[in-house]
Amino acid sequence: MNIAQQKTLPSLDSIMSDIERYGLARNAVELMTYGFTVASPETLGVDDAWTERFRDATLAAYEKGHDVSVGDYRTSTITADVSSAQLYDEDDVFIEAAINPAKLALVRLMLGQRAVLRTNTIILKGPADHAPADYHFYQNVPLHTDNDVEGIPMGAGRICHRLNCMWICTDQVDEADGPTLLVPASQHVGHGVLPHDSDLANTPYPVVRLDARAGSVAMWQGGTFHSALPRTRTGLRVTLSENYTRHYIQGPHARSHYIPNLGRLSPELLSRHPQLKRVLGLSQKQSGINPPFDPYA
Ligand SMILES: O=C(O)CCC(=O)C(=O)O
Ligand SMILES: [Fe+2]
Repeated sequence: MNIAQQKTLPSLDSIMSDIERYGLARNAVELMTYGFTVASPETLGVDDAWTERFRDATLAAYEKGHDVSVGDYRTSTITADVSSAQLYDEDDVFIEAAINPAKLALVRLMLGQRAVLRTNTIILKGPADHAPADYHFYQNVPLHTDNDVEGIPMGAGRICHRLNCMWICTDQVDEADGPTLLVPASQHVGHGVLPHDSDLANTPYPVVRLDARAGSVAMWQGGTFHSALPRTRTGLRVTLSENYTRHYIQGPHARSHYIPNLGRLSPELLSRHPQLKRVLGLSQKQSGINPPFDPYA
């Protein structure tokens, strides 16, 4: 039996056909069970040239936003992050990333068809011995959950409300790269990371080191415990996170970080990339009064 073919729940049926079309079955199950997954460049349909374009554009956006020069990312020692950069009128490569269809199939599986891209965060992570000693985020990131950004209660509805999609722009294949660490199945714990469990050196939780080549997207649920190691290799780890939420989630204090100036997007740009409006939550359809809840709609 193929349930999708029965066409009783169109919201999910179309996601299921995309999961098949893009070969995402393992990613989908990992995301729902372990709470995280890595979609490879091949799965996402991006090649080395695209990844290079994306990385260069990310570095350029950081430089422009901060009016600084990063220099050669292979030798630079900058450590910094920036949220909510308005990237879409800087370079079309950011739009191509935002509307990547294989990635969106997984986003919509977890957050429903009306999932909204809320923030873009660029993280440039240089060698820890160049980062300030009290900049703990780049020495040893404590275990934490991202749900806290929106104040989403960990038990909320037992469905995923937030998804971090981190575009990996430089390889993260060993400890020296300063990779993310994740606690498998921790999104089911039902509470956040307790303070005395947050230090990697003492935590009782098992962690998995993220292993991802440049051009991959690492995804984890808002309730998945994670952390990151300090970078010990020369040069920068370059990433750009797209953070998505369900359409009805807007954390009061998080809102100020949300992608600003959406109105700045030109009609020409929006008509060139018709899918972008939906991804940014600018084309929400009005639903009837109190329709039955559908976690995939
Ligand atoms: O830098 C990392 O690997 C993790 C960053 C992080 O905690 C996040 O993006 O939510
Ligand atoms: Fe995080």
